[in-house]
Amino acid sequence: QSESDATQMDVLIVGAGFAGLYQLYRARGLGFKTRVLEAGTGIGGTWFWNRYPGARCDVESLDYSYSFDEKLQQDWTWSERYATQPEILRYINHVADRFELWPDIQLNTRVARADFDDASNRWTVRTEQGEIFDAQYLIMATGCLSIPQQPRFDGLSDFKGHWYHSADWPEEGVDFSGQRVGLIGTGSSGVQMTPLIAQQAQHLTVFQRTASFSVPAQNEPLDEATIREVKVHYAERRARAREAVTGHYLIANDRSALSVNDDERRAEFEFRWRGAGGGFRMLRAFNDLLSNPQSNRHAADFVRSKIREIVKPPEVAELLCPKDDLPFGAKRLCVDTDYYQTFNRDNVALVDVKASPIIRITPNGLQTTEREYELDAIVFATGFDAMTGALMAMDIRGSGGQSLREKWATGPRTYLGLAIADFPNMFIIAGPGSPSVLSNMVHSIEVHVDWITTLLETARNKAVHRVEAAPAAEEGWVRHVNEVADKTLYPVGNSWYVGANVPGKPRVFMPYVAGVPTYQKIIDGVANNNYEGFALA
Ligand code: NA7
Repeated sequence: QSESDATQMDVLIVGAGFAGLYQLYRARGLGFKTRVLEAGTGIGGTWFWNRYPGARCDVESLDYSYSFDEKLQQDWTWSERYATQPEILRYINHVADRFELWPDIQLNTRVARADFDDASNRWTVRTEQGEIFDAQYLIMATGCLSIPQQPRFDGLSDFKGHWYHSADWPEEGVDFSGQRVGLIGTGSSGVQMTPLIAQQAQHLTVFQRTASFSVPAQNEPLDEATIREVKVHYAERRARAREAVTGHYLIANDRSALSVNDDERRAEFEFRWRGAGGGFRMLRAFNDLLSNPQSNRHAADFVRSKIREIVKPPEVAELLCPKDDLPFGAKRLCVDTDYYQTFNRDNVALVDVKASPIIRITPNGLQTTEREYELDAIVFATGFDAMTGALMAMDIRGSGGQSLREKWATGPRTYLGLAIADFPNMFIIAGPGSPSVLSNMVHSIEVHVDWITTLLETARNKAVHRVEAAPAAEEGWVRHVNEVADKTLYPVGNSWYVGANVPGKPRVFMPYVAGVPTYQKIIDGVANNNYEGFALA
């Protein structure tokens, strides 16, 4: 295909996960000629790729679902409090069927490059498959956790067994029966996988570099009465979610952890530990857990006391206890089912690879500075190049040929987490600088898509051809995002929130921590103020 016969689109969307599909639905609803390009052989994004055993969402299913269509939320019935990956994938496919999205979704198509043309105010988008698109608007629905961090261990190619990454799991699944399995990584993915692999494998060795905080999901099947009750009041549940900091309703305690005595504090943490509501529930036990180091310490000590209660061998319990340099919640809390309990099994071992780092993979297993471990299979749950990885994987050139990779070489900069100065007519859904990963992602996605859709409609009505964030507005937003984050303990955690997990990645705190309602007020204010900070021409 040549540029002159490029496929013409009004709106081109990259990525067919929750964000891309809803954006397609909305843009098409306004009569825009729209197409979604998706690299995978199926839709679902995160929920398409992360098929590892135990993969589940850590936000409750009744909240982690679209709210835009009343009939959809009435018709669909979730089976468990926390949905498994296969169930979420079924839901996403149901949505695509129901709203007849398929004709405008193109699978097996990975975007390689996008160039903005200042004369026509349009994007030329090239795919790895050699296709060329010409679109007025380019919307990046590329996800925050979509580029797996590939294992960089010497000797991997000589390993005689099989190896897997959590985010690139074989579609047909893996049977670990009778095998000695090594698992590297103890973030959310490793924590979810550990109990299931332990049940199946002959032996599981978990290689831990940094202990995570994990709280029990208290997952259970959703009974009919609960579902009925939620469905009768679904609109109210969604309205409460919109007012909640994380975009899903939770009982938030508006007291400081330091304003109560030891017994009261423990009772509050116990209440949260036993109830549902995932990691977010624990973070809302008091109002200053993420701003006051002393309050945070109380939460951290509570979880450590639980680990010591659950895990029988004291030395294993100590190793599983997160150290003081990781504040509670400063890295995404893990939400588990029987994670700590699994270390009481005879066929499970925990190895401290901070004390004895991994040197290399050997043909028969893995070598640390201490000894060699013989393994039949290795599982990497080593995380993602988060939030910026998918955007940086493409060669995106904005106004005057400006390269996004160069612009972001020292860290991501956006206006409202939605737009980038010098990259006109391009929007990011749940990008760096928006609440995104610190919220119920589906809710944040709906907030962004609705806002972008209104902007597209306004631009069309006003015969605007070019929408562009002003550099000064971007500058101000970046400053604001940092100021808000610096008042919290979030930046202290060495996590993917700051890019600390990817060697060489610039250290910048990426999500906007002030919460979804505050954020929504700001972006609505921008829109109501004639898109303040944007140039519309
Ligand atoms: P995470 O949370 O980034 O966890 C990755 C884990 O892998 C973490 O424990 C890392 O230890 C470990 N890791 C990474 N590289 C290595 C090497 N080279 N050696 C040993 N250990 C390593 O990714 P997840 O997939 O679990 O979860 C991502 C998000 O998905 C999660 O937060 C939820 O929002 C859903 P480290 O901490 O860097 O020492």
